[in-house]
Amino acid sequence: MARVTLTQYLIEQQRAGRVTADLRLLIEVVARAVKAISVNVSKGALAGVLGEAGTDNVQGEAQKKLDVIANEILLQANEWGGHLAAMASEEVEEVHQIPFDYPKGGYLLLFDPLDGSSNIDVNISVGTIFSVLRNTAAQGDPTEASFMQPGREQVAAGYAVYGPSTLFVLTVGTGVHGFTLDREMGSFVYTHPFMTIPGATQEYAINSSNARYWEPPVQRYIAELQQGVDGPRGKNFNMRWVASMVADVHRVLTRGGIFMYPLDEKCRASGGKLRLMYEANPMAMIVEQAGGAASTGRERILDLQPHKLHQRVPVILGSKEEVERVVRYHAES
Ligand code: AHM
Ligand code: MG
Repeated sequence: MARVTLTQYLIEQQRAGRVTADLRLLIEVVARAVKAISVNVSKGALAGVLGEAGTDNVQGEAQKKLDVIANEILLQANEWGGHLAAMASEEVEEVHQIPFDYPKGGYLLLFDPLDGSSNIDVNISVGTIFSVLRNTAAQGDPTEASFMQPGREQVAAGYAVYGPSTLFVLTVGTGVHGFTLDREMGSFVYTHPFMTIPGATQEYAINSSNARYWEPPVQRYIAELQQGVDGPRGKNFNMRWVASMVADVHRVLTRGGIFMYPLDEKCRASGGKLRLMYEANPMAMIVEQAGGAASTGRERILDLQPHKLHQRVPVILGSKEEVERVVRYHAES
């Protein structure tokens, strides 16, 4: 049987009127950048790309060499195609404008170039996350305000996971679809049509070293899971924590479960740990498109009105019944 590539999938989506020509180009360019990042990630020490870059990003976090490389690859790949009005990145403080010598398009692209970068040096999966919005600026260069749209306005979202294989997972609002990189051919092959999150689950992901900082509803939920067959849930749960959101969410998407980086006393002042615009929103769109749910514990993530490009939020996402239970515990507390 002929293999369907990402290119063919996107052309068919365009013919069916589900994506515009510019959005198709945008996604293809992001996927091409992902291939380049994948090459760098997989070469590791051979290419001298491991370790610290010796700089801090806007959030005061030490940048890894690969953070910087992945960011440069995505910015450069997306500058000249004419499909974008501007970009925003975890690694760049201000809105990144399209250089004046290139034409501008109608979309805004946001990304976390290399998510889970604490895992790079230990050879554990990392990823790229991206979100696409329409440019709302009537004229002139887009500003930070142009990006301040709730996640439900995203026209596309996706991630790449650089694991034993490189996967590109995408939604344009018509389900979630996964593509595996064929390294010899250099193309993404359509391997995971209509990914859905299984309803029943026995797996959870949370950094439990923060347990003493959690709020009562999170303490209650996790305690019940840990009581297993002897507790109110009447079944045993298993725990996994990769510390790469992309890898943890990909597991949830593949075999169900719940992923949480909730509000706690440690991160209360900054609003949460994960970033709304290029981590929580795209993952929330993907999870909802796969039949799951995504909440802060108090509100649906996709309904949050952003007020800052690098805003942080609590994230609770995955199998719908579990997320709804955590939301109920918050309401009851
Ligand atoms: P990063 O974008 O700087 O890599 O940070 C985000 C990462 C997520 O991928 C992951 O879920 C979380 O931070 C892990 O945090 P912790 O080290 O507190 O477990
Ligand atoms: Mg990240």
